[in-house]
Amino acid sequence: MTPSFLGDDVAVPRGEAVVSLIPVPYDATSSWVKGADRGPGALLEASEYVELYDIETESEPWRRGLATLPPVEVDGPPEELAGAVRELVAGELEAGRTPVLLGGEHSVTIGAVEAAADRFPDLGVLQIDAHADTRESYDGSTHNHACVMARARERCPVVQVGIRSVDPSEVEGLDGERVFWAHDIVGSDDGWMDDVAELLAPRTYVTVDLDAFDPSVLPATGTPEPGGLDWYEVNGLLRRVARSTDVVAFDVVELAPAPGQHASAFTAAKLTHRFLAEIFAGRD
Ligand SMILES: [Mn+2]
Repeated sequence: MTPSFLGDDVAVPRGEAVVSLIPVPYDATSSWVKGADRGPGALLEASEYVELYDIETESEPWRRGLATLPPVEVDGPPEELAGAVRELVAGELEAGRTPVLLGGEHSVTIGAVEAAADRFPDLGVLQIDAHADTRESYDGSTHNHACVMARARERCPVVQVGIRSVDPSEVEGLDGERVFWAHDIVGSDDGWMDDVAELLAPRTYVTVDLDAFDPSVLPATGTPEPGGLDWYEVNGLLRRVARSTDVVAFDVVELAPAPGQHASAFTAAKLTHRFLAEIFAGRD
């Protein structure tokens, strides 16, 4: 039985929820360290220990109505996963809920972005990630985790933040005006966050690949990269995003739980809670 986000005591039935948390324990295309399929379970388990009061927004997000849905179980290729996720997310958006996908590897994003772009013509995607993920195809699939943003930018404008790892084949296709390189922003003043906010579309799908964080903050991820963002940088960005655009859905992906690394699962759970708090505050 999958635990509910923040614990069963504060969960509401799906029909009463404004947010649906969707565990997607999928890990078929990871390049290096496997284990992202155990990410959603570890995040949900850790979330039971996140305090229900959010200090920065002076609010309790659970009071808005949070439901945790049964996991999306797909054993097939990422194309099959995208179809299953697209259908589920489309239904949640139709019902007026904000879907929050808990990965799983990054390919879980593809179907969710498709569903959101189908519904909202004024959608854009904000990616917070170490990797550009704009390969046209990788390892024989156009739906591999390394191709997520190539698929997203076919549907809508994208903004990429925290990037510090690209394949030579990706360089030419990146839009320098819309990529915020880690080496330019990490440790600098917060002006770049306003620049990101200005580029966002009226509605936004946010994909948070946890490897955007520096590995000193969150080491338990499949493909860690040095030189990443810290806790307050990511939180500051999410706050501005929630204040400047309508976040219609988001995901938190690439948690690969490792022995002794429960701080990573907790950080992922707390980030999910914090972003929900900022989104609700932005809607008030
Ligand atoms: Mn990544």
